[in-house]
Amino acid sequence: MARSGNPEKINKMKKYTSISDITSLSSLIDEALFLKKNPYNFQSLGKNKTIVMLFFNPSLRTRLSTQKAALNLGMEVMVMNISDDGWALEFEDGTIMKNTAAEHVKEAAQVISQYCDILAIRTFAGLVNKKEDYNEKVMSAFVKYASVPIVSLESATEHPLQALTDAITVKEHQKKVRPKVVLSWAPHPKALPQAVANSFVSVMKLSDVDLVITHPYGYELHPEISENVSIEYNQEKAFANADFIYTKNWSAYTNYGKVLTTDSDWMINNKKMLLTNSAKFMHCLPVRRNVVVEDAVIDSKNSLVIEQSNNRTFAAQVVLKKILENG
Ligand code: SN0
Repeated sequence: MARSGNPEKINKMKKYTSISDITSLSSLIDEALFLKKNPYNFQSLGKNKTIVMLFFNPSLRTRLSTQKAALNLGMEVMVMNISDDGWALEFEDGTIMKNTAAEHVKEAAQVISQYCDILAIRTFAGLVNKKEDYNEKVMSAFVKYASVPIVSLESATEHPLQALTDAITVKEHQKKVRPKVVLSWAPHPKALPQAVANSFVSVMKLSDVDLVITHPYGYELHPEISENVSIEYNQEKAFANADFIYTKNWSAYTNYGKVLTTDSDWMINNKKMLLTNSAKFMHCLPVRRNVVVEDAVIDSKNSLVIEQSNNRTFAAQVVLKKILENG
């Protein structure tokens, strides 16, 4: 929740695993934009500080931009693809560990905490067990057992660094006080998590924007997330006068993890973009060209996708800076 208070306390961060860890979005964005202009101003802040980044899943932008952010702050970086290179982890309490898992997260999280000052983790939704995903089985175990601050590099239900990036990018490119921002579902051959959409909606709810979500029936997000947000099931109606089209595929929340349709009618194309107020096109990437979005749109001058990727560094940098300052 955006709230005012003692400026010293604003955005001092103990962890960043959720949009709800932000105390003042506007001051965080302002500081990220300051870092974008002055990336090396705080090189001594990270001296002799180490970040460990654990990847349970693939990554391109998140891995490199977070590493760049840490280097800009003078930190040391250690990266581990834990699914490939680590022991299989157990997350249940009290299990008799005679199956695949060789190590309990209880030890793993405490052990890794001995080697770093910040622990960043990527762990995607399994999309099989809604309760397990929405309880954030993996991320919450690390938050519970680690003794250092945790940063999410995308968890089962949130991608808060991406969402902060998106709020920064909207702020930089908005031409009016309360722009119309449309989150549009688009087709995809695979079942994808709701994390990016969840965090985007959460961060836009903290921003002064007119937010509309458009998706086919059955793709409603978690009701707490979409609470008080207008949903327009007609994509073309939703696009009318939009200033930003933010596109993302997600699998169903209600019929959990299911792909209900791959209807190419929902792909973002130039014809639909013409219904907008010359809207900027946004996507977190990676994106399936000519499935999610037509070449002509992603290659147009209104596409912000590369600028979004650039801003990933400064979203990560402001978060790492706030955590280092808190420590
Ligand atoms: C992930 C997701 O959460 O949707 C990461 C986005 C930042 N995306 C994918 O897994 C795409 C995979 C694919 O095959 O297109």
